[in-house]
Amino acid sequence: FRDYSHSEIARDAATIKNSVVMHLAATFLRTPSNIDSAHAYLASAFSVRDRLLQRWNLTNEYHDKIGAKRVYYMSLEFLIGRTFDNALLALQLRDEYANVLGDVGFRLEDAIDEERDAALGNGGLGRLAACYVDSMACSNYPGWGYGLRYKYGMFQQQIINGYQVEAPDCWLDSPNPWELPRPDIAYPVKFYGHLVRDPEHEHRYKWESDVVYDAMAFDVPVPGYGTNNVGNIRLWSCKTNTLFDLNKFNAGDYQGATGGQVAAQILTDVLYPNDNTNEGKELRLRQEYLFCSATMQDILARFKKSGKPLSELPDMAAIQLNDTHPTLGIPEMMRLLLDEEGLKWDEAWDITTRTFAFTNHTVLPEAMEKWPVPMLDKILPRHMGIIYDINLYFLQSVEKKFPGDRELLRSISVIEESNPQQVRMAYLACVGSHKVNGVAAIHSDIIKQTIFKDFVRVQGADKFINKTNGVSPRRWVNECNPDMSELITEVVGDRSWVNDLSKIKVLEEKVDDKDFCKRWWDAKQKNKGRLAEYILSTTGIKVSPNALFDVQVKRIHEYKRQLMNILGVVYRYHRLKQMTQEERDKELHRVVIFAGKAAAGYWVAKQVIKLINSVAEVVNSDEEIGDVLKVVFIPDYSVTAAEYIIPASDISQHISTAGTEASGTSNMKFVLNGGIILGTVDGANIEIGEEIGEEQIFFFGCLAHEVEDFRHYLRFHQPKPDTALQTAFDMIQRNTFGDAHIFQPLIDAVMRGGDVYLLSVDFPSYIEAHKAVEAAYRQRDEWVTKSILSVSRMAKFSSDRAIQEYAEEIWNAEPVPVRGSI
Ligand code: 26Q
Repeated sequence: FRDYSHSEIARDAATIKNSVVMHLAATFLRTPSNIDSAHAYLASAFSVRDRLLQRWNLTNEYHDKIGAKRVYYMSLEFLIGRTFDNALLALQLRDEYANVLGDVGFRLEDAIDEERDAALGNGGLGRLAACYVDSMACSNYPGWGYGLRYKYGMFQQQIINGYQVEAPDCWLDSPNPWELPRPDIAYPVKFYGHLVRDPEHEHRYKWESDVVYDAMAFDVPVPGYGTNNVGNIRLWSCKTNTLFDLNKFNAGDYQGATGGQVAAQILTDVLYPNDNTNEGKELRLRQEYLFCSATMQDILARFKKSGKPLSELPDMAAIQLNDTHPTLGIPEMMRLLLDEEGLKWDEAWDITTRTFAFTNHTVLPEAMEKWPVPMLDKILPRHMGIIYDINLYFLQSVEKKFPGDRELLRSISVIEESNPQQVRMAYLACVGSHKVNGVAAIHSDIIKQTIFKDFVRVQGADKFINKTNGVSPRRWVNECNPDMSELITEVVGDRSWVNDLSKIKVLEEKVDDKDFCKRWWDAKQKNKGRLAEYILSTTGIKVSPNALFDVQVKRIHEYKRQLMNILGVVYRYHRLKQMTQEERDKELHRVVIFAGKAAAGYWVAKQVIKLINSVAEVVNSDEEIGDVLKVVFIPDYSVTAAEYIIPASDISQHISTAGTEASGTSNMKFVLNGGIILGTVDGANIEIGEEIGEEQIFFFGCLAHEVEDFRHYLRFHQPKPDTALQTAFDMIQRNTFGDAHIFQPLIDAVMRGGDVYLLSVDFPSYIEAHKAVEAAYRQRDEWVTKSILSVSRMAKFSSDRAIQEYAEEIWNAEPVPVRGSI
């Protein structure tokens, strides 16, 4: 019997102060007279962690006791960012800790700034996973994330001479209060070796392998805002289980004795820095398998503690695959059920497919994961066999339904008949799941018409559904935008909107309230001031908060078209240079802000960064131009940088070629923070427009269904750049921004490379859209109305709504608030 009705955590000032001082002394060997702000942060963070872990224990004990169905979100990436401020807000202890820190002579803000981001992800997909575990915790779903504990997260980006230079992200060099090592929770993971068939059972094998690694768990608590529930992300770290080679040691080979350990670490050493491109490296495959095997063993071990038969696994656990990266979980589950548990194939397959569901995040062909059969066969011989059998039975079922359709069998097969053969991971994930979803309405439609077209025919349209992405209002409004959040709280009457975003609807009533509108504007201006300081400290560039802040921050990728943005800036610069000083003085002042990382091996993307910086250098030092136009590239974009940048935007650009951006999630964040979108008719932009009204969004460019024809035309014809685009090219080619030949490949991609991303097609309407933005921004009252109306209509884009849909339509899971006594 235990009472779960209250949270049990101590909140009074004296107890909190005691715990901070205790950690200073006992964890960090410091006295109150000998603290720096790093230790002020660490001691308070450890004190907060104690409180979180207390609730973590209660939450998990409670879920066990009542036998709740668990949800497991499997993702190779969790882009968490900082945790301290998030936890303080969730526990409603921010003021208390601010006071305690004040007592020992520190500002909470400075302590918060000591924390390093947990950057265990590239971009959208990884941040989505972090928002989803946040929502699961806040909405009381018994959900866990599973991931890898990379020793080096997303690389740090330096800009040297205008070029991106990568430096390692040694985020674990200082103590990490937000993880709990679990040496008692570790699983062996095998690689290579050979198979011994069980003569008694058709589908049972013994896998004999001499390369065995250990995956050890680290638990990262996920604070639920305003609830007793604390969620969890379980991250695996890799080591060998033959820790020490005693033979080598005794022979005097001290280095060799620990050699295994060094080799083993590599598996969880580093995050692959590719976003939307497939790096088919053997190391990545081993990384993915280590992750999948440890996770499946852990899920089964926890399930077996319930004492229920394995046939009930789908009633007790739902597993969501975040893209294809964790797809090996499917054959690994099959292996465990067949070889370890002794189940028959049909039983095992039924359990597996009813447990797994799969989210697709991309339609770019270069991002599709495929593994060569010989590589899989060498590293994971048992899994290769299982995949062949999965495919065999699947194709037999197809043949039964569509007899004699050889072309269909070839195109739908999990094995691509190339040389060498390849395993199509998206097909494997689809065959092994009961539901497949895209991440925005347009994207979910596109995948039904393209990569999963045949599957819709064979398996029925009901299997393919849409779950439009969402973002956490905790981090992306309440935490990052305190002034606007105060205004919302004032109008709603309390802070309940943070967990129920539908409440912000009432903001709409304020659009005619002059005083409120002024305060809304002022809040934005204050955020812009804060960003101006951040820009000054990170780049040395002075910008005025009175200018229009025009922002494009996201991974650098050709399909996202940062090149179109900077060419637009070049054209604007040209026009300004043509004007008289008097004409220029009448122009709207603008700061164009870029940030984002390019994958280390993505040469074109890196050249785009160089072009942006070269343009910035010339424009910013042009005295004639002054404050009329500034161009900034903020280095090392991160979750924390986003928390400064997003609340300070007037307009943000989401300008992917139609049909290429699956959803986008920063578009949601910008609008939720009172910014206006300049965007293409793509991804979630479309649904944002539907929700907030088309008057509140600046759309331009061709539509997804027109793209194919344009591309086809441009394969055989030179593009015809309009005068604006031609002017921008000319200016670059006249060496205005330094040696033109380094930028020629970027121009060639448009003019000679088929203009795959349709810059020449969309450029004229892009320039027009900018003019419309400018005219609208000059009408300040109407602009503020747009901003307030937009925010008030954004409830749909809370990740809480997304998670509720997943729970109801895919996972069949229910919220389980920790309360009462059992
Ligand atoms: C694959 C194989 C080997 C190495 C790396 C990868 C890899 C890693 C990351 C492939 C893709 C990614 C990331 C993809 C991604 O972030 N996609 C974005 O997902 C968001 C959340 O759904 C969407 O909003 C974006 O539109 C989509 O681009």
